Amino acid sequence: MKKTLLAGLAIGLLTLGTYSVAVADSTSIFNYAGSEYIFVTGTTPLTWDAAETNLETSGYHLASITSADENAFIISKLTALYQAPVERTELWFGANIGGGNITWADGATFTGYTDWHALEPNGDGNGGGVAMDYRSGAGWKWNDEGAAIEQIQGYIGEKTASPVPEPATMLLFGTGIAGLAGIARRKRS
Ligand SMILES: [Ca+2]
Ligand SMILES: [Ca+2]
Repeated sequence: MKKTLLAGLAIGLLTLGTYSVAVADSTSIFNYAGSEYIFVTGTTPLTWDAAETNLETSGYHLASITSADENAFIISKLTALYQAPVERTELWFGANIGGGNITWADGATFTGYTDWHALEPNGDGNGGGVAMDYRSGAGWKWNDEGAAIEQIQGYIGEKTASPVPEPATMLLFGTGIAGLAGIARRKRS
């Protein structure tokens, strides 16, 4: 009886797993400046739209990169994840230039910040999705790939980080426990 229940639970979890980006591909999660970022790597080429749809099922959007600091953070994680990157390794992020201007998958406001490779954006694949593209010499920079997805090997998502309990709240909670223990001791004596 118990075994059947456990087996059912395991199958349920496995079934759920097929809908989760965390199980299908290799994922790494990092926090930075109030956001949680997920790097999904080792994927077969997929469209920018498909990457965004995958992330939405887990509460993320393709990441918005709106400052040099955020760009540097993402590059530092890519550098750690790809210690010997193959030339033209590419991962989608949230920029889309399908309409001529950059719009962000998560609705962030375009700040004017960009970090294009030389001669990009060049309208590849009729514009559209933008990827972090590794090129020896230049390193990781932006490249519009649109529908030209052959070199895409992953994608980067972002969501607002879950709130962490405030240290003050934890302290209050701890004081409460200690206080109760004190009452218990007094009652016993
Ligand atoms: Ca962002
Ligand atoms: Ca391009």
